[in-house]
Amino acid sequence: MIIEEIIKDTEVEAIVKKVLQGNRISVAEGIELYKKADLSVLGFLANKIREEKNGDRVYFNRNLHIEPTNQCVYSCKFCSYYRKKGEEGWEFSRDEMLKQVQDMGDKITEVHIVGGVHPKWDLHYYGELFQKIKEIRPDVHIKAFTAVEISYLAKRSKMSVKEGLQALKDYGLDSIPGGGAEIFDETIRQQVCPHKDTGEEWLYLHETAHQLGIPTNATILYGHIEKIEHRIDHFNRLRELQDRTGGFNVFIPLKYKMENNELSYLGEVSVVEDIKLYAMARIFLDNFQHIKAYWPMIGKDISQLLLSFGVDDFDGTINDSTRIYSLAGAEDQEPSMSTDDMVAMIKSVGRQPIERDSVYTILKEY
Ligand code: V47
Ligand code: SF4
Repeated sequence: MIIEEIIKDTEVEAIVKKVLQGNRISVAEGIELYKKADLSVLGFLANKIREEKNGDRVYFNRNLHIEPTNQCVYSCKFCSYYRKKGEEGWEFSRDEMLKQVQDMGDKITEVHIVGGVHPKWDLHYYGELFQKIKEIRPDVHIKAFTAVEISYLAKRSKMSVKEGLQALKDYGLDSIPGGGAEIFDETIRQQVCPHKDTGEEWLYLHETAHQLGIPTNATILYGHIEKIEHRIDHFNRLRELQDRTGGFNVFIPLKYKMENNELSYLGEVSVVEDIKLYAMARIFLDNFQHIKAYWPMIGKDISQLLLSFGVDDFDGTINDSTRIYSLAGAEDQEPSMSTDDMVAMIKSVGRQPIERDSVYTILKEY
């Protein structure tokens, strides 16, 4: 049979057959496949799964990022974004943020709000912003705050995580982005973001959100000091949580970008590493419907390539409203795409563009 001719290693061959039969692979099998299989084999498997789950479709949405401040009480070593009090940075007033939404008119369906963890602003400060956003755009979806921001806001407002999430939902929060997951393994996490909430705290907050009916996204920050074992362990903890709740919308790998941060000496991993990571995510995370390539971080060309390695989602039009990756050295210093650009980028690689809302309801097929 052709598989035996292509794959010389019998252990890898057995795992490949398991995946082809639609069976779940274990952590040990994931590590083995990741370490030993050829890029072409991983690509074949990931694309097969991608097409079974999502056909030729490539999802995108029309969104605006608001980054309220880059002041942050934490100082994650991989972060190029945070500034301490007194250093050069920004703090938008609520009126300024509201104006950013207003100026977009009906060009957007989602507002994505993520920034530094400001020492003073509390949950009600942002809650009132959400209310005002909904007053001017009742139909817009508010996707806001990484887990570490939410746990800080809840603490400042003397609430538990559950109370904080419920209060934010009551104010108008619709879903939670995937940031702050970084890498769950504590030995690695302690070296790259020692002050941040633990991986278990991140998972607990997302599980609680799912129980309250708030869908969330999930990420991994890869390409720094972590090893393949840590990546598969990360996937596995997400897969277990998704089995319990089904509350994750999408998984988004985030490649460590090296400019202007404390880990610059590590450099960046190769494109081959990127592709393998995305393909392995698609193969391992059998209970995630979508895998996203966040184009302002990974670049447009590689995003197109990744559509053949498991990816079915391109995030959004962004409207030049994020600085996280331009400060970390991403190619696109002013990320913005019109709907026409997005559609053309997808069609040019033979796939079908689909405009979605934030929870993957289809809005328009192109
Ligand atoms: O948590 C920070 C990462 C995240 C760097 O849910 C870095 O739809 C690479 O989570 N190199 C925030 N990554 C962004 C984020 C996100 C982005 C787009 C879409 C969604 C979504 C979520 O950015 C942080 C951290 O993991 N990050 N610095 C860096 N130098
Ligand atoms: Fe602050 Fe987030 Fe940067 Fe960490 S990654 S320093 S929490 S802005």
